Amino acid sequence: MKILPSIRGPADVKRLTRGELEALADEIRQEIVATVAANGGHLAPSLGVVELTLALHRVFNSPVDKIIWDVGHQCYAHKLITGRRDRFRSLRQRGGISGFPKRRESPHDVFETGHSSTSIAAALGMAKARDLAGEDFSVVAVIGDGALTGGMAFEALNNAGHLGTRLIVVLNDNSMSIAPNVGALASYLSRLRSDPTYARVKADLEHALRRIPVVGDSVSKAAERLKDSLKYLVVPGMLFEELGFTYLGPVDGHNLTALESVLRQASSIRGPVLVHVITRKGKGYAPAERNPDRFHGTGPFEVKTGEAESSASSGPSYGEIFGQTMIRLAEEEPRLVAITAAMPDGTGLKPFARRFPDRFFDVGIAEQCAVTFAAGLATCGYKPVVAIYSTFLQRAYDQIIHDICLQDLAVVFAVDRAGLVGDDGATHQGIFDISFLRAVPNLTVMAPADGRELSLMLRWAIGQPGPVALRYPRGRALSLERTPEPIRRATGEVLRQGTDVWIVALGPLVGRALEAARRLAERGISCGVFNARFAKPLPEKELLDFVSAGAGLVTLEENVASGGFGAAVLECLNRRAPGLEGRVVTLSLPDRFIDHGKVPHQLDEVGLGVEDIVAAASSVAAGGRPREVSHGR
Ligand SMILES: Cc1ncc(C[n+]2csc(CCOP(=O)(O)OP(=O)(O)O)c2C)c(N)n1
Repeated sequence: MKILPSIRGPADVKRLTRGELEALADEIRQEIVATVAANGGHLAPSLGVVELTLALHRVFNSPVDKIIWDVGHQCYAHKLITGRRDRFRSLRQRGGISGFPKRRESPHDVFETGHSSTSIAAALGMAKARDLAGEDFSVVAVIGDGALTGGMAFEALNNAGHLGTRLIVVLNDNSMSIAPNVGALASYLSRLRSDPTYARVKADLEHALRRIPVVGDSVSKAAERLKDSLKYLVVPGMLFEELGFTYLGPVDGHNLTALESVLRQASSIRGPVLVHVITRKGKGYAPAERNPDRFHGTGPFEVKTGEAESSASSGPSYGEIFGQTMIRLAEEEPRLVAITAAMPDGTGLKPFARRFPDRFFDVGIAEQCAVTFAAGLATCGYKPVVAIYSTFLQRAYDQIIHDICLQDLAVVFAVDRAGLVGDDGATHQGIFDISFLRAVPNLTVMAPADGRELSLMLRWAIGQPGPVALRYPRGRALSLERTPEPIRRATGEVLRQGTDVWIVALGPLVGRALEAARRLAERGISCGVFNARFAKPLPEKELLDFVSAGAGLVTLEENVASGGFGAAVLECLNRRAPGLEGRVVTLSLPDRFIDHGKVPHQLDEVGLGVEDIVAAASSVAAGGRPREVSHGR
């Protein structure tokens, strides 16, 4: 008899015997593997925390006690035992459950995550709210060793130690970020994990310290001082102890008895506690154990072999083209250096790292550090290219403004995963960058229409005297049938002539624009297609030429309307051709967060389908305006 189907909530997990728990852990793993094999998802992180999840839900009383999952990509076992087993196969599917914690899905998801390193600060806020309200529940942040490299995690540790309130931080240490974890902290954790003398000395020392007689006040103080200084020399987890935490561990994260015992101990301590848990990423599924980065986040695969399902589309991704172009450019330009924040593979920089190890920097999950580090390099004449996904670049906005653009430093931002990203959903959509980058003086903002243009733009960008951001999407690169014209500042590219209306597209939506223009031609409407290339500075001359020749415009972008590319075009016409901005319709993303689903469907849903473009262009061509564009019908 299977146990998982009988688990309706954490109370059912609490009733199980040790043997039943172990069987349940196996069933949970099978369910996770089967679901991720079909839908794609974050496999290895979730497999690594199955026992930890069971132990947390046995020791604590969720949702009264609060469990916060950092990043949230490891929450699959948590979802399975908190009432979402029936819907689990809909993971990351349109209308299905999210791959990350979602408050609207369950009261057990107390805080939404997706970006890393937020859990300790959020947990501290909940702990303080509890204190202020005079309540008494536990708050547990579960954070990986990768996420702990993010500055915000340290800021929160620092504050937690200072506030001294009851708070539990479970450090889920598998020595991996997506790729192997980097930095001094990673080496420190590895020493804690692997140096048996630490643990032994700690036990001996505690025994010895307990035997120091405590007689009278001054002797007691001296003993405390002695304890402190001895501890400083040899006690494991001293870094955390110095920050005001009690350090417990390291403990085997796949041993349920050990886990429950250390978590009970932690729950009885009245101040901040850090429980150091050692887990194996991908645990229980051999291909993921062998290759945890490949299975960190994966598309569909064959369960038996772990082989990726072959995708229908072929050709390189934008990331791969970026990585290969970086190698070619670095061969010509010795000052070119590349920086990633824990995404060497995702950004396509792994081959660059192998080829130019001294000119490649992985700073860990530390986007702010990545950007200001680039600023420093640029002040000394180097040419840094910082590759960060659009959604994570949000973290480094002040650094972009204050450290790069204010000083007009020649740094190139490779803004990957710009636009809709699909299955990861709302936390990961790259749909704000045009708005937030366009607002910053000195910064040039560009988007290639296809893969070849990305290479051209990158070459152009590293030759510029100031900062340039290149935004390009996730996935296979388009390959438009044309030889792209050379890049010139504030100049776009005419891909198709027209007289009635122009579709002015930024980035790969140019592909949809061309299809729409073909359909319009069949209806006798002459529609031009303009690849804008620049969101800032705009190709103003061409835009003015189009409208002054009497054509209307339809702008296309995968960015929110507010402050986006279309808004820039409207501002430009309002300034330079007042009155004509009424002949412009902007098609962009709506003012709401967009959940998980497949990108083509999402584009259709928000009114960026080819037929929507055709409809908008035909009514502009007819001299009218389309009905209010219905975002998210
Ligand atoms: C701010 C931010 N930058 C980058 C990422 C991409 N990312 C997701 S998980 C991950 C690694 C997390 O490592 P760790 O916390 O150790 O968890 P594990 O996957 O090893 O369980 C990274 C870099 C992110 N989610 N948030």
